[in-house]
Amino acid sequence: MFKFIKRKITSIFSKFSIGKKLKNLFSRKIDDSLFEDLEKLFYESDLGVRLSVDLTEKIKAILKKDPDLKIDEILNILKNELKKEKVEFKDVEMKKPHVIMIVGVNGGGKTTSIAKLAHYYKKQNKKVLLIAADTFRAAAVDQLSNWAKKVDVDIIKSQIGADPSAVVFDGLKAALSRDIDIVLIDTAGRLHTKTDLMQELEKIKKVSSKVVENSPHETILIVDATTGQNAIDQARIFNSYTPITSIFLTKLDGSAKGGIVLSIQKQINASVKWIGTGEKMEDISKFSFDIFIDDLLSLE
Ligand SMILES: Nc1nc2c(ncn2[C@@H]2O[C@H](COP(=O)(O)OP(=O)(O)O)[C@@H](O)[C@H]2O)c(=O)[nH]1
Ligand SMILES: [Mg+2]
Repeated sequence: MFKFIKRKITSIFSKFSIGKKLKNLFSRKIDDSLFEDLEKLFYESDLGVRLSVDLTEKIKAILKKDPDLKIDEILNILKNELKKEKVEFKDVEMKKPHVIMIVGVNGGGKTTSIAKLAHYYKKQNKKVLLIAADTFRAAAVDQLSNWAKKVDVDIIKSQIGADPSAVVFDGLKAALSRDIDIVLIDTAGRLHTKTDLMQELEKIKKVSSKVVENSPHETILIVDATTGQNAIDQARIFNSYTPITSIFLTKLDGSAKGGIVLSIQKQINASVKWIGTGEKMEDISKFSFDIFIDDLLSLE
């Protein structure tokens, strides 16, 4: 029974496995070219330069001492090394209303992920409210409204071009009067290079904390897993403007590399909490770092 459940959860990660490639590599003669290829394999899996170099050096040193090491043992060493890269969850105490602000670049999956989170919390019998603070594009508000209908949760919106922080003000007032448990704030896909737009996030936060003390309680960064190292730069810039509590990694279903998880967590010292694996509201899972690493280095 347990095995079945674990298999179901892990299936999305198994495609990222580099176990077989590592096995092939270590069936070769152990020389400098093998270690070059090893480093390249790590790097191409989006593990980042530092980790790729460190892991290669580690394996090189270990094989020097014990050239007969079996592939299983090598993989276990790598697993232990990678598990040291874990970034612990930031403690988030659930409040009422619990306010979650969603940020990230356009097209990353903010609005879709909000629908997924709303669906997830609704299934837990929480009363959910969405706030459409992405007021720049008509399509953005419509998209969120459609999701609100589909998921069957309340939404507070305003006309296009309205001040996003004013919508947040109205939304949070409504949350207080309607006995809402979870508030999800959709924001515009701020170009992380545009300082003025980033300052708007700051304004939203200020207004939020005025209506609901210490809110937003969570700021979740949406990261498109298919964008590779680019996503790392985005994360760093977002985090410098508005501290990120956790990461929602989207489009893992369309991504070929898993290593981004490690580099992005380290970059902003926040952990991946959620993953998106499709376009439907059910395509959401909680992320487990340990299972992810086991799968990354699995031989299956
Ligand atoms: N395959 C897949 N597509 C996704 C996922 N999350 C979002 N999308 C798609 O990505 C596109 C942009 O999503 P959207 O929520 O509008 O992004 P936003 O601009 O950040 O709000 C849409 O076509 C979504 O259906 C996911 O986990 N997997
Ligand atoms: Mg959107």
